[in-house]
Amino acid sequence: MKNHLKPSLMCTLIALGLSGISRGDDLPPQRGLDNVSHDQVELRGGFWGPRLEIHHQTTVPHALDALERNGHVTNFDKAAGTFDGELRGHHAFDSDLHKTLEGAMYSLQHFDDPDLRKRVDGILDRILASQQEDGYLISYFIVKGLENKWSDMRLEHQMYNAGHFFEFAVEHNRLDGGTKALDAAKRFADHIDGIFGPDKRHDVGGHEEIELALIKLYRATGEKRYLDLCRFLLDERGCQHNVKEHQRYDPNTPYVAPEGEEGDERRAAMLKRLRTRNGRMQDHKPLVEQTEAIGHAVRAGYIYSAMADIARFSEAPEYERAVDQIWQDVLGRKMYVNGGIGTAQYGDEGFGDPYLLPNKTYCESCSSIAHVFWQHRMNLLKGEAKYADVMELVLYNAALSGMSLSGDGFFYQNPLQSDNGGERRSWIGLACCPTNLARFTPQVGGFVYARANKQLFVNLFAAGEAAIKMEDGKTVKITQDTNYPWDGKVKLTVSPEEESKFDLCVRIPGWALGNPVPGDLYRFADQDTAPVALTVNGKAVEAIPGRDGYVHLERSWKGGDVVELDMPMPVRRVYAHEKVLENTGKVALMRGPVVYCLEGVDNKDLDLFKLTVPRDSDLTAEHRADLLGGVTVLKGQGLDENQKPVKLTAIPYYAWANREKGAMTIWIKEPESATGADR
Ligand code: FUB
Ligand code: ZN
Repeated sequence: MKNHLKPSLMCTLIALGLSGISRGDDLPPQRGLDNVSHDQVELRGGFWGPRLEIHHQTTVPHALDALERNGHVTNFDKAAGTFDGELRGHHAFDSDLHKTLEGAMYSLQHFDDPDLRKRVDGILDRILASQQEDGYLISYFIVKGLENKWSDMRLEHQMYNAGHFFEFAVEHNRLDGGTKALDAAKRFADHIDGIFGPDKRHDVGGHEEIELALIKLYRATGEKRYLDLCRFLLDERGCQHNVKEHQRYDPNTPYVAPEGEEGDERRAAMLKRLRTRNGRMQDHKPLVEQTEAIGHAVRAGYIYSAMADIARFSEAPEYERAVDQIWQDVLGRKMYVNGGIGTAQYGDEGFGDPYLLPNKTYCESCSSIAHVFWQHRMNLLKGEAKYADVMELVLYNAALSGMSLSGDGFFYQNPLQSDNGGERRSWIGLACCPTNLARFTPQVGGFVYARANKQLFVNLFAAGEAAIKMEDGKTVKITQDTNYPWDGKVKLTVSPEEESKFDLCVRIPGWALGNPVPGDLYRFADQDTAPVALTVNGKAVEAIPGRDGYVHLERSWKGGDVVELDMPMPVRRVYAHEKVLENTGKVALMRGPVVYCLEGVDNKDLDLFKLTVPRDSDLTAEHRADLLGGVTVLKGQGLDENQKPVKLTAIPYYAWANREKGAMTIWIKEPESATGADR
């Protein structure tokens, strides 16, 4: 199949304006920055362009085929009464379909593909055929018995399914203003709003997600009740559930089983455990009192995203305070060097103890995706580049690793070390990761820019063009020419609709200033940095960022103005904080935002876990257009276990497990003499 790219963004925006079609113009936030949504940004060429094509050509149809094969669509037919076969899967099955459809909507923003559009709308019709009179829309419970709906809030993912449907519906509307899915989402959300709320039932879902989706629904519809429902669900976490009024949860109160479940001791014990400190769902105490990242890492990423959003879209300083502290905890003590989160130390797919970061770990693909969403929202809330630094780190490393280069192989877990290698699977029964990846990749354009009053922020460097609507309604076209992340040169051509004064805020990445991450969890061995060069229309400008991490270029911009950024990209050795005992005496390699690993296939006959890289061995970067879709590899000399010099090749971590199976490691030993006091 051939990809048909849509006409340029500028043409599309003008055409939509003339046609009078209304498309999801999101409500702006009360404070902080506004996002520039993916539909205003076209990534072409460079690093991301080919990935978006693979996503469109391979990932979306592959995922839809798998979902159809595995009963995710016929479950809705069953619920609508048009299918006689069995209901398949589990209670979160709907969410996998919604996520993939959401991914297809992003793709359709950029590729003209009537067949895919027809396929999505055909599935949407089958979903909607099962929607109940009262708006309820979860196939599993419609089939199993509606008398059980909303009965098990902790273990079954009803609100989670709903949230994913809302997100799909918002994007379905954004594409061309069609309201079919959005109307259904509103009916479903109104149904939920009719049951849960301050004067109604006080309860929350076990797997967070609906909270951030409600904010999207609020922004797309302008209906404040969705924002209020989000706030209610945030406020109720850590409180007594299934009650009629707001009550603080007391861990010492005996567990009261819901009607019909009395006497089920095993279940009672499990439900009680879920509310303990490491009990998965961030439900052990009110969110505004939480200061540490604990529990299931995917759920955590989603709820922290919603906390950041509620502080941006309403008056909620207590949520900002809490999420700030949690952020410090993650960045200071609980994040892997590649941006991954979640060690599953407590068997809960969750965060572990501070500094306990084993390299053979869990790091679910979904937790990296949730982590990107969270860091993106932190950047928007605080307007500081350091959050975009982390977002970029997760994006190019832990998150990208989840999917094969071919777009149809997936990891659930993403360890930093593997003795025997890993094999991505073409599908995973518990399909949260493949389907999350199917909706994540095409959202990247939406992370590149942000805007505020008379300010335009460049957060990521990615080849392509954007047509960004500023507050005054005027459009600024901005083009990026770059081969980032392989090269630190970026050319930005800025063309406002008409000459206008605004502040172009260009992020200078932490890695270019000598810091692999904000904080001291990881550091470069060598703090020396070559200066970043910046020019505007060929004239040198100081590239020293302000306290917010951006260089502010405030001037009157006119068509064709050019900003050029040149960030030297040396190979960097990275060390972990001394409390991360797992990595004592080991070094990781980075270049720009990319974290590297050694893989067996490039380092034949070497024991990756015994060889060492002396501190003074030269490491050089070499671009290999023919390898792994085009990557820059690192070459250097190491010592094998017999101290014999050997040649080493490191590849970007995200690209591992795309060739023959073999060992892999991000952290490499240093010879003992290099690991003493001089570190
Ligand atoms: O429960 C839904 C998703 O499935 C979670 O986010 C993942 O961890 C997996 O358990
Ligand atoms: Zn997952």
